[in-house]
Amino acid sequence: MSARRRRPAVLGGDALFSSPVYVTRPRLPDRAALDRHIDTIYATGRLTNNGPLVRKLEARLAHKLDAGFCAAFCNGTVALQVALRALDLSGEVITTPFTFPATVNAIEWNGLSPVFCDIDPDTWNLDVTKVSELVTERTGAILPVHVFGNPCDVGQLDELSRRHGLRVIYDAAHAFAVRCNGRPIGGWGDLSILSFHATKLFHTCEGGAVIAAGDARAARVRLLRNFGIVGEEEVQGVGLNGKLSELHAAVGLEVLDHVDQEIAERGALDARYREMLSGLEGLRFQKIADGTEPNYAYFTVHIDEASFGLSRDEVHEALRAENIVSRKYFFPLCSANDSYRQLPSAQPARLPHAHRVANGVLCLPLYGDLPADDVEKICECLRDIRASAADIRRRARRVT
Ligand code: T4K
Repeated sequence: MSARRRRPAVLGGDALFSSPVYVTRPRLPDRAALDRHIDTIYATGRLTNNGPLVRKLEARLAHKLDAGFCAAFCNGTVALQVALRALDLSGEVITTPFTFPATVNAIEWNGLSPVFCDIDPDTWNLDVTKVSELVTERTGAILPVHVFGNPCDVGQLDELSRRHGLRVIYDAAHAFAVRCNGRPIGGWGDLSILSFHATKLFHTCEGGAVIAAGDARAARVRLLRNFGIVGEEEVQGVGLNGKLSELHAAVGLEVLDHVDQEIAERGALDARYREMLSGLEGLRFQKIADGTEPNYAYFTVHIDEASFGLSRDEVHEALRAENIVSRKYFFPLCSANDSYRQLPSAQPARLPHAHRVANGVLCLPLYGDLPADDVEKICECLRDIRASAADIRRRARRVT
C-alpha cells in the first residue's frame, strides 16, 4: 500500500464521513418562493382536481420539454399505468429486466404480459436486435427504459415499431430534459412517462407525467387520469385517480425554476467523477449514447469482480463503512421477481448481459448540493478500497 493510502474503515480505519452521504438528496424549494405559490392556494381554496397551479405547471413543463402536451400525475407509476391503458393494448409487451419494479408491474396491472429482453452490455438499455427476435403476432408494444437517463436506441426502435405496427411507450422516469440528436427525449414513441419523485432531479415530492410529441392522445390520457369523467353526468371507460395536487404543483413550480442550475451542478460533479475514476482497473462507466444532452440524473459505475479484486457487494459494504450510501440500482433484476421468474423470457440464460450488469452496478452519490470535495474523497476512497482489496477479502473470510 502506498504511504498516501488511508486505511479503509472496513479494515478498522476511521470512517471518511461522520454522517451518511446519500445517493441523492432532493433540491428543496426556496421557502419564500414556495409560500407565494401557497398564498394562491389559500386565496382560492383550491387544493386539487386540475387546479390553476397544476395547469400552470403542465404548461411550463410542456414548454420546457418541447412536448405536444404534458399531463401531470400523482406519481410516475400511475402515469405509466395510464399511458399503457390509453393505447388500448393487448397481448405482450417487450421490456427490459434492468429497471425499477414499477416498469414491469405497470404492464401486469394492465392485464398485459411482460416479455423480458436482454440489454446492451455497454449502454444498459434494451438491445434492439434482441427485441426484434422477440416480436411475434402476440406482441402489442415495446416498453423501453432510458435507464439512468441514457437515451435508448430511439432511431432503431422507431424503425422496428413501424415495421411491425407496434406501439412504443418510453419509461423516461430518469430522463427529464434529456435531448438526443437535438430532439427532446419525449419526441419518440407514442407516449413517454416521467417520474417527479423526490429522488429525481426535477421533483414535486411525489409526481409524474405523461408526455408526447403531439397532442393526439392528451384528452384520452387526461380522461383516464380523472376516473373517466367527461362531465357531471357522463363517465367513459375505466379511469382511475391519477391527479397531482396543488401543493405538489407548487413545489414543482419552484423546483423547476432551479432545474437548469441543478443539472449544471451535477454535470460538473459528473465530470469530476469521470476524471478521477477513469483508468481505475475493474471499474467502468455506462456508455452514453452519441448525440446525448444529458441530465446527470445518476452517476453509475460497474465493478468487474475479477479485475477490481472485490465484488460489487463487497465494494458496497466497504463504502457503507465509510458512511457513503451507494445503491445497487437495479439489482435484483425485475425478471427475478416471484411473479415473473417462471416466464420463459425471465430465464437467466436468456438475459446474460442484464445479469452481468445488475451484478456489478453501483450508483454513487450525485446531487447538486454535493460538495466537489466529497466527490473527490469518494473517488480516493474507491482507489483505497481497490488497493486494499486483498486485505478486505481476507478480513471478510476471517469474519464469516
Ligand atoms: N420507472 C423507473 C425506471 C423508475 O426508476 C421509477 C422510480 C419509476 C418508473 C416509478 O416512478 P414513481 O412512481 O416512483 O414516481 C427510489 C424512488 O422512490 C423511485 O421513484 C425511483 N424510481 C427509484 C429508482 O428510487 P428507493 O426506494 O430506492 O428510494 P429511497 O427512499 O431509498 O431514497 C434514496 C435516497 O434518496 C435515500 O437514501 C435518501 C434520499 N432521499 C429520499 C427521499 C424519499 C431523501 O433525501 N429525501 C427523500 O424524501 O426508490
